[in-house]
Amino acid sequence: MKFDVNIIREDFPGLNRKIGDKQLVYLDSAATSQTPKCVVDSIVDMYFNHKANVHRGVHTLSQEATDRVEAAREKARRFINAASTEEIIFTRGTTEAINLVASSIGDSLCNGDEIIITAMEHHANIVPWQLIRRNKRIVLRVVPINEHGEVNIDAFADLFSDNTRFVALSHVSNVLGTINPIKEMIAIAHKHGVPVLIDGAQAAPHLKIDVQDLNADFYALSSHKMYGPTGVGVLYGKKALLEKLPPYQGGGEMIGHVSWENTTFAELPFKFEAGTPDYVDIAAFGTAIDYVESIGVDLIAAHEHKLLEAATEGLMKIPGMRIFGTAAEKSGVISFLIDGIHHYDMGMLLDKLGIAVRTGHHCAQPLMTTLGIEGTVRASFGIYNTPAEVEAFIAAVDRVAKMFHHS
Ligand code: 7TS
Repeated sequence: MKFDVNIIREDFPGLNRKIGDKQLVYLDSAATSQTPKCVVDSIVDMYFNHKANVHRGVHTLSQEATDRVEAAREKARRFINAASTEEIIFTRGTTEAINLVASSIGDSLCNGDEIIITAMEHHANIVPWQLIRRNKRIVLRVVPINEHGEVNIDAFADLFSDNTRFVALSHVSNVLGTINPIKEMIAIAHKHGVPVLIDGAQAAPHLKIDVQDLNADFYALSSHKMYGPTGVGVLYGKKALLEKLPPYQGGGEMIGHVSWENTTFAELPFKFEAGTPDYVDIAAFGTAIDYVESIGVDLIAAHEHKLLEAATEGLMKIPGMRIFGTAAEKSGVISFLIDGIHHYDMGMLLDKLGIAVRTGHHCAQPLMTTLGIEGTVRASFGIYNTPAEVEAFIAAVDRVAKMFHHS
């Protein structure tokens, strides 16, 4: 199929709105993407026609709802090429997926055990590991990055010791856009017999993911960043590892049999899905996966890469511009500051011009400390952004810069 951004934009009615009298230019897809009509239609269809609790009713509505949830599980499996749907656990998002693993793995850790993460992690892949420290004196080892925002592979390899128990890495940085060489990093960890979790929140909407080819042990992603609804995410885990992990939460759905004395747990994946899942949104997430696949992840990546190149080239021409993250392998995220202009002021003034960007520390405060800054302005691209929007963005940044530098 040919990639036609104008046809794609028709699927996203939200893009037509105005901010004041300005046309919205949405450049915050790394925070959350806009939603195509087919996904919203799927939500409406579930609420009006198939609203029943899943996995527990013999009646038709319940079976229809269950079928849609399980169909979404199969679509998610295919999307990341997992070996089996038993390895696909629905969560509330990437954050919950990582918390699930950290909390379950945490049970088996001992004082002095070490976990390796990178300097560019989102708080969602830092704090859950730190929480283990409530009960155990575990040590976090941090892989340093170079001036382009790339991990230092040799330093990563050197961090392993006899005490290393786990590695947790972002696939793509939400601040720098760096695409990490995770296949290589996973292979290094496996040489030491250490399992690896990949935080794929920023990768899943933009890159083709094959968890078997990567040999990832765990992979986490969020629906709301991939044109799907909020409140849904996926934790992929290798079956053999998931079988060994204790449950994360207790409740309905996740049990085999319950008595006062003892409880046995359900088979995978249900052992990790306590309570009524967000079945409406899970079903609609299946529709979002269909949508992304109907366009093609490779075409989406190529489109976003062109936008990234144009934006980088345009921004670099503005005096005082500093771009954070210039990795050779980069996804459609561009973080910057202009000398003398606070990121918050830039964000506010861009909003007045209709341009939605994110400002601040982007939930990566340790990275900000490493970079010696408090925050950045971040533009991020999605399937629906156009070269004309990139031009409007650059012109607006230039206009704001001139306002400051002439005053
Ligand atoms: N990991 C990364 C790399 C992320 O970018 C985010 C969200 C998360 C984890 C958490 O995902 P959630 O869906 O569970 O919230 N990142 C951002 C962002 O960059 N701006 O807003 C949210």
